[in-house]
Amino acid sequence: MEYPVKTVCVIGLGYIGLPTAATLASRGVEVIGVDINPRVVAAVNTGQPYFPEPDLDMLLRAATTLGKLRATAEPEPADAFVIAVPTPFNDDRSPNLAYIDAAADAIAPVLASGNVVILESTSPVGTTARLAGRLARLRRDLCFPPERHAEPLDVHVAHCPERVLPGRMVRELIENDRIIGGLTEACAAHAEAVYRIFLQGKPFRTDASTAELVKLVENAYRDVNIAFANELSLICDQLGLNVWQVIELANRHPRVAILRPGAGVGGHCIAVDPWFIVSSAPERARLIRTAREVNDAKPGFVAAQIRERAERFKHPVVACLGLTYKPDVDDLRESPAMAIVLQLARSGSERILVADPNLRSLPPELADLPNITLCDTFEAVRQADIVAVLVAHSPFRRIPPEDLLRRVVIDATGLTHGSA
Ligand code: SAJ
Repeated sequence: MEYPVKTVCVIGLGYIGLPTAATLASRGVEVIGVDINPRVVAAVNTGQPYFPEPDLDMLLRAATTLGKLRATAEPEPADAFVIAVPTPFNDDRSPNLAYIDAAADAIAPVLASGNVVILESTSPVGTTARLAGRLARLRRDLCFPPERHAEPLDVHVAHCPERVLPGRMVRELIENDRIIGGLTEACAAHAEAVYRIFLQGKPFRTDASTAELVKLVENAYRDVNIAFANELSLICDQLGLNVWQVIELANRHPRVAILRPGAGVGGHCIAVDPWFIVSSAPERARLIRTAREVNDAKPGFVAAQIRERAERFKHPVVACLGLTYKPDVDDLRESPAMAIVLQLARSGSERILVADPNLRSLPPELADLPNITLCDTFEAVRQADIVAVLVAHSPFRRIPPEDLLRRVVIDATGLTHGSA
């Protein structure tokens, strides 16, 4: 059956909402992008991405030039609503669903019979049903799933988690397979119609709770595997062995593919989402919790390594290379490198030179500290007694090896071992 989708209202024009809105608009759909931040609304309306992401500028310019994408502060009537808002965690690591609730409250007044509401935000199991329940309470004149299972429903509700990799979003949005989790089968069918507009990957239909857990499992899987690599790096440090060589050689086995140790695990996804599983099943999610703890402990370990080596110098100058949460992005969320630099700055008298080719200024948390300066990469290395490689940004590969030879190098990333 065909479900025509002519207008889509995307709630949240962040890292996921903006590329999704622009992609839909570039396919001729009338897109209303909604964001509570007026600066985001203004930027999108001039066709400017406000964060760097390959090909997003082109896509956005095409969408606004075609006149198909318009940003605003309030939701407007549409055939489909896509919610792409953050789901952070609280201090006790329980999920904070306040942004999803606010999105539901914002769209409820403009919903109409025949609409589909799609939750894309990464969410703990049960959130899509909770969203439908909230909408149902706000719009008693419309029939929502799952209270009345008898079809037809007025409004269909589904969970279609995003799974694109920052740095490759525009391509992965189209090419990756997509999980379509409906609260009912008809909900999944209606949601699939939205993704068919641009999807080249395969859509896979399931129920909403399964889709919720699938998304969390994907990121927990990666977290557990990175934790294994990070734990190996601690073991090798104690045994005096080169972890990069150990992994490289172990990976010559046909069924072994160990990931890379690093300064820790950052970003707003992998460092957060596994906690949603732990909070749903705390007694049973033992490995997932331990992996989080192993990865969260890694920045402290790297900071201690740097401090220990700095003790040999009277007035040590430490060059910290990289501040973002991973290579070649400008995103600082949950960044392990930031945590390391903060620990160093607060604990000692070292002079810290931070070099990050993706940042034009220091973030406010660091800018006010007296012993930190943002510096050009080559200059930072030239002035340093200790060079700490915290993020394997591509331009760091151009640092002349002879500049490093004369310095103490602590490389958390494998860049100087040719393994990053
Ligand atoms: N990292 C390592 N070693 C590795 C790989 C990564 O230390 O071998 C670190 C990175 O430096 C970074 C963190 O892990 O600090 C996470 O980086 P990432 O590139 O693995 O993932 P994200 O957070 O940028 O994006 C992930 C992706 N999920 C998976 O690959 C399973 C992406 O597909 C999701 O859409 C995204 O989370 C999300 O939004 O959930």
